[in-house]
Amino acid sequence: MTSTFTTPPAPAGAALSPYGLTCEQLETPLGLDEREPRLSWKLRSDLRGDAQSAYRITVALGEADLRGGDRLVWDSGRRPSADTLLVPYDGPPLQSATRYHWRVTVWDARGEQTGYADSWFETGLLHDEEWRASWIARDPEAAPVQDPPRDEDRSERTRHLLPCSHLRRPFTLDGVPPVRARAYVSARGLYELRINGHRVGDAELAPGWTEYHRRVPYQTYDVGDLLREGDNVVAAVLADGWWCGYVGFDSRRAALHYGDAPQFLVQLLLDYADGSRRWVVSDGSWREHPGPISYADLLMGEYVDARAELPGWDAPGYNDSSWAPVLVTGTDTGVLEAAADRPVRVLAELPATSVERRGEDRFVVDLGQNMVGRVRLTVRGARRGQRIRLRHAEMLTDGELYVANLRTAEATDTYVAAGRPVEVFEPRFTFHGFRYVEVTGYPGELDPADLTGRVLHNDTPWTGEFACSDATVNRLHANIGWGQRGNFVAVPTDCPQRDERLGWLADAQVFLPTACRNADVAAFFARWMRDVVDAQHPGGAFGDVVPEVCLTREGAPAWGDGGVIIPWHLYRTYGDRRVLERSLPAMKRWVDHVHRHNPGLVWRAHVGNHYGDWLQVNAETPRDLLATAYFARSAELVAAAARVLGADRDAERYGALHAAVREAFVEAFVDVGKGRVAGDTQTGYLLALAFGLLPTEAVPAAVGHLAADIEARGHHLTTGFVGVSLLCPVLADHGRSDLAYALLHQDTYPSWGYSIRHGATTIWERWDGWTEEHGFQSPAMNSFNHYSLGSVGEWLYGGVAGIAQHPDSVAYGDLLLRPTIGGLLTWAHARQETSRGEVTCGWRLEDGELHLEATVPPGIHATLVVPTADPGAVRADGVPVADRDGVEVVGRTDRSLTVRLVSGRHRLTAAPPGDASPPGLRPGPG
Ligand code: RAM
Repeated sequence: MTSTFTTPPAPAGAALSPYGLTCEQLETPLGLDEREPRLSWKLRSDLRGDAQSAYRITVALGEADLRGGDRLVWDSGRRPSADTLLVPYDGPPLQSATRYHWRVTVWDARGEQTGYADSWFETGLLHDEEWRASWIARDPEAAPVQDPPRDEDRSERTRHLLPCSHLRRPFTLDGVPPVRARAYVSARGLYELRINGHRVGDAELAPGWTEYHRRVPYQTYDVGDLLREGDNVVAAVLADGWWCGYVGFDSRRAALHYGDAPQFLVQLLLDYADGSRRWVVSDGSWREHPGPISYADLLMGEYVDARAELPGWDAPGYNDSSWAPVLVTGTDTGVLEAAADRPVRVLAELPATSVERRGEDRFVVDLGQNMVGRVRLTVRGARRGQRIRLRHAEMLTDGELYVANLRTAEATDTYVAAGRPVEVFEPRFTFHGFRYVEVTGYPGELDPADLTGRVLHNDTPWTGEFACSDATVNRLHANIGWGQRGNFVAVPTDCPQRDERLGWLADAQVFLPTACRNADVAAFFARWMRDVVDAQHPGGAFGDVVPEVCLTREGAPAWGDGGVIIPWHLYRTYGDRRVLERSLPAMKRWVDHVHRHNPGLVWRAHVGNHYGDWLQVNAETPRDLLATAYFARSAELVAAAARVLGADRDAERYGALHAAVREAFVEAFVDVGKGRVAGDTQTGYLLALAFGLLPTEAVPAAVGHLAADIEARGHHLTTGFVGVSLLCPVLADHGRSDLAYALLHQDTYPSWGYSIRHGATTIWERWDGWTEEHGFQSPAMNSFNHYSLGSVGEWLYGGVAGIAQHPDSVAYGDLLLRPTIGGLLTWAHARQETSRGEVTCGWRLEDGELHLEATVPPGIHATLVVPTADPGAVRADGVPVADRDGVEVVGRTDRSLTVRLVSGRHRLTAAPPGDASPPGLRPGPG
C-alpha cells in the first residue's frame, strides 16, 4: 500500500527554513470562511540546536506584492517569537472570494534572517447576500418517474429508489476571458459537478456528511481552465447520499432524517480584469433529466444502465429540449458553510490478486486486502443489455462471499452494458467495505488486470511510519492503518460495510490518539467536532453517534465523553486552541448534565444505552465504575481546557468537581488497603490507573492485581473498546512493559495476533469475529473493519519506538522520548511529521550494544530516557555523553540515563538493559 508520507528532503547544510505552510491546518485552502485564518509553518535546519528567534508574516493580494507595495494587505513586522503554529491573521478584514498570498520569513538562533517560504489561501463567500443561487431539484410533476422506473431486476429495498438527476445549464461567454473563475457548489445529497464535458475536481461523495440540520458544507473549485469563449455548459449529477438514501441501521430511508429528494446548488463567479463580475447560478432556468444511473445508494449500491447514457449532455451543443424544468426548492442558504477539511478522494488502487471462475459467467475476485471504496471494472465484448453484477464481501465462507454480516446493506453494483467493444464501469455515489468481489454475468474470461479496487477515504495526509523487527507487529500496524483509511469516510465511522457506518463517539475517542500518529487528522476532526457540538441535546447530553441519526438517546459513558476528550486531544496534538474554545461551552454542558443527574457523583443515572466496556471478553467490568471513571476524566479535562483558555473560575470549579468525583470513585469502588478495584477486571484497573483515580498507596497493589489477572489468563487480555487503548501504555508506565509485550506478541485467542494468524488485513470489531472453535460470530454484529481494538497503535509509536511529549507539552513542543526495549524485538523505529517538523525515534540491539537515534525539530528540546544496564557508559555520536555538545545528562537511575537533547539528529549507544524479554513467549517470525 502506498502511504503518502513525505518529509521534504532538507538540503544538506541548510540553514533554518520554514516548510509545510498551512492555513487553518490545510495546504492552500480554496474557499475558506474563517475571518481570522490561522497560519502555520514547520521548521528544518541542519544546524544542531537551531531555533527560530523571530518571524515575520506578510500577506498580499498578488504574489509579487509580498515584498511590499500597494497590494500588501498585512505585515506582522518582525516578531521576536518562537511561534510557528496557528498564528492568527491580524490584518484588515478579509475580502470575500479573494486569494491572499502569504510569506513567512524566519530568523535563526543567532538572529540571522535565514529563510522564507510562500503559500496562499483564498476566502470563500463570506457574506450571506453573496449567495444568489437557489437549491434546485427534479420536479416530480414536470418529470414524473414511472414506477418501477425501468425494466430492472431490483430488490425490495431498492424498488422505490429514483434515478440520479442530470442537471444542466448552458451559458455564453463573450469577449475577454475572466481572470478568475470559481465554482461554489453543494448538494443536499451528493453531487458531481461538470463543466464543458469535464469533471470538476476530484472530491468524492461531496459535499460530505455533516449535521445537515445545522450546516451543509460547500466546496470551491477553480474552474478557469474549463471555460472557453462562446458556448459553455455547467452541469451536475445528483444522488441521494446521506441526505435521502439509506443511512445506518434504520430500516427506514434517511428521508425521515433530512429530506425526501436530493437538491443541488452551484454558483459560478467570474471575475474580469476590469473589476466586473458575472455570476452563473443554479435557478429555475436549469433543466433536468434522468440518466444512466437508475439508482445510487450508499448502502445498497449503484445500478447503471449504460443504454440510457446521454452522450454529450454535459457539453455545449446538446439538445435538451426533451429535458424537464427543475423545481426551485428554496433560496434559503443559511446553513451553507465552506468545507473545512479535505474531501474524500480516491487515494490508492489495489490490483486483483486472484480471480477464480465459479461457473459459466461467475467469478470470485480477491483484492488481497480488506478495503473501502469500490471497483473499477473493464468489460470487453458484452452484448447490449447484458447485466453484470458485482457483490462485495469482507470474508469468504466455503469459497463463496460471506455477506450475512452486511445485514441489510446490499452492497451490490449493477452494470447493464451498452454493447461497445470495451466499457468501463465504476460506480460513483456508493462505497463498500470488502476484500472479495463476486462478478456475475461477465462475458468471457475475467482478466485480473480488468478489475481494480479503488480506495476511498478523507484525504488526511499520512504523517507516521512505524516498523520493527517482528512481522506480525508490522502487520498489526498495517491493519490499524487500513482500519483508519476505511473508516474515515466523511465522518469517523465505526465500520464501512454493514448498514451502520455511523460516527460513534467512543470508537472515535479511543482511536483518535492512534489516528493522530498515522495521519494529519487535525482538520478532519476539528470539522467533525463542530457536528458533535451542533448535535448536542438541549439538556447538555452529547449523543452516541454524530451526525445524530438512528439513535436519539443521551450518549453513554465513554461515548458522550468523546465530546470532551476529542477537542482536548486535538489541542494537545496540534495546538488547536480554537477547537477548544468552540467546544468548551458544550464540554461544560456535558459534564453538567452528568453531574445534574448524578448528584452523588457515582454515575448511575442517565447512562443512555450504557455499553460498558463494549465487546470485552471473559470479563464484566462494572458499568457504574466505568461511568464514574469517565465522569472524573471529563471533569478533569474540562478543567484543563478552561485553564488553557484562561477561564480560571471554570478551571477551579471543574477541578474541584474532578477531585470530588475521584473521591466518590474511591469510596464506591476501591479497597484502598488491598489495592482492589471493584469487579477485579483488567479494564477496571486500567481506568483507575490511567485516569489517576487511585490514592498513591493503592497503586502498587493495583498494578499487581492487573498483572496477576493477565498472567493467570496465560497472557491474555479481556478488554473491550474502552479498556483496550489503556492496556499496553498503563502496563509499561507501571514497570510492566514485559506484559505489554507479552500481549502484543500473543497470537492465541483473544489477541491481536490471533486475527492476524487467521489472515486479518484489518482490525476486527470483535476479538472473536471468527474463531477456530465457533467460526463466525453472530452476523447481527460482526464487522471485520473496525478501528476501536486497533487503538494500541498509539503505543507502537509512543511506547515501542518511544515518541511522546511531556505532560504539559503541546503539539510535541517538548519531546519525551522513551523507547521500550523488549519483547521479541531487536529493533523498532518511528517517524512522525508533527506540526513542528520531523520527529524520529528508534532503537536497535546489535553486536551486544543498544543503538538509539532521534531527530528533534528546530526550537524543540527532547528528554530521552536511555534504558541501560550501565548508565555510566552511554555515548553520544561516539563520545561520552558528558563531552557531547547539545546533550546534557539530567537524570540517572541504576537502570537508565536521562539526557536532554537540543534539536537536530542524535545517535547514542549504550549497554543494553537487562533481560526484558516477555514471559511465556515463543519467538515470532523475524
Ligand atoms: C456497535 C459498534 C460500534 C459501537 C456500538 C456501541 O454498533 O460496535 O462500534 O460503538 O455498537
